[in-house]
Amino acid sequence: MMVWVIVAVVVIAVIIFLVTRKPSEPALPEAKKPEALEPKEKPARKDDVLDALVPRPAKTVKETPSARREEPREEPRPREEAPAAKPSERPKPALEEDFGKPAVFDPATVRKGLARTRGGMIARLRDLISGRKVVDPALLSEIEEVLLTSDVGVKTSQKLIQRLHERLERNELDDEEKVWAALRAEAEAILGAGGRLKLRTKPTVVLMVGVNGTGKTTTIGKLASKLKAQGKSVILGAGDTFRAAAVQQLEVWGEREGAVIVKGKEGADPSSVLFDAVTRAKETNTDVVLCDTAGRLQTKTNLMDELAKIRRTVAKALDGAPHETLLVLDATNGQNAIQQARLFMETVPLTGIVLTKLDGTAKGGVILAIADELSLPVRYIGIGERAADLREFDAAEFVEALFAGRDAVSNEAA
Ligand SMILES: Nc1nc2c(ncn2[C@@H]2O[C@H](COP(=O)(O)OP(=O)(O)OP(=O)(O)O)[C@@H](O)[C@H]2O)c(=O)[nH]1
Ligand SMILES: [Mg+2]
Repeated sequence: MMVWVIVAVVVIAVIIFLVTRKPSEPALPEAKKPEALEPKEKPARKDDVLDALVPRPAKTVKETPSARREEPREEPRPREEAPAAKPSERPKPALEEDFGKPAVFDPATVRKGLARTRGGMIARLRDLISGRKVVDPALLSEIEEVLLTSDVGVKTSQKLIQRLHERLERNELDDEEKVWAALRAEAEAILGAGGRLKLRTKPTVVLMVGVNGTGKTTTIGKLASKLKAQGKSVILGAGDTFRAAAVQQLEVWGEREGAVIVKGKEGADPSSVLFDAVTRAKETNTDVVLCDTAGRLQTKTNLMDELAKIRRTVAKALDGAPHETLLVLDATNGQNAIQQARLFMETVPLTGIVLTKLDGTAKGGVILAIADELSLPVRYIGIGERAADLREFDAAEFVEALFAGRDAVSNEAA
């Protein structure tokens, strides 16, 4: 009997022991927790190792080897995916490269070029706004008058003044400084982002078009200068076969900048000359082809047809060319420039504007009308005859150059 009692006690004891031990077994999931923590700890350990391996220098040096360490893990995936899409995408990084030297924000230089406009439009605005105790609709009307007579154009002037009225109604124009700030802000908004040229493919082909004497050939020379300074190879296509002097002018730039010229005989078909220029660039792996064309009045249908043919022929020489077709407008032509642009746009698809001779006018406000009415980015502005006087357009820089230090404007213009 005693034996059975002892056996029963032992069995109960074993059962109790087993039952009380089981709940602690979910220690298995818990055992995984330290593993989950491990990755968090590992980088710290790697860093420790790297700290030991990498001599002393600062954090930037540490980043490179740690990045290298991670590469082998990721490499196999891209390798498997690569054959389909990636090779065709490879040229893309090169496509993002800036065309010519990247611009440095330098309103002081632009300010010199805009001295006449500052002495004209800005000085007149200053005389109106300075010392005004009350900002009212009458002042806005007077401002509009200055804008209109500075070639800002009816539509753009009205748009700008309308926005100032809205600010006035919101009581945002209660002093002189706020009027200036609003003018600057609205002008910058109208000027838009501009947009730099990019080197798209090799060769990137740029076609320069416009009426007579706007500065096409000079702009090509200035661009060649920028590109050569950037280490790019350049071919100048002498597509103005009307005048021998036009080719010579291009040759002078070519010699000065070390760019190759492709030219034809005087009177040759400009399309075939530019076809040759693009073909040569393909054969010689040249970076950029800058195509000059003869000046033409937008109203001369036969000459405009010739321009359309030039464009088609260049496209035959290289698929996708011309990558940029820039209309060169002379700022001293004022509102006429808008009309010119409209008719050129009907003939060839334009990708941007070059506005030259801003240094030669007191009515530089025309740039606002051009940016507002044409829906085309202003790519470059010309503020003088030297190569450095062609600047990548930057609305913020332009507005800063135009408005800043308005008290000194009359002296600058003298
Ligand atoms: N002040 C100033 N002069 C410029 C600017 N751009 C061009 N010019 C001058 O404008 C004149 C005409 O320039 P071109 O480059 O020959 O003009 P184009 O459009 O090629 O002329 P065509 O070939 O006859 O149609 C030249 O004397 C240039 O030096 C500029 O931004 N400022
Ligand atoms: Mg020319």
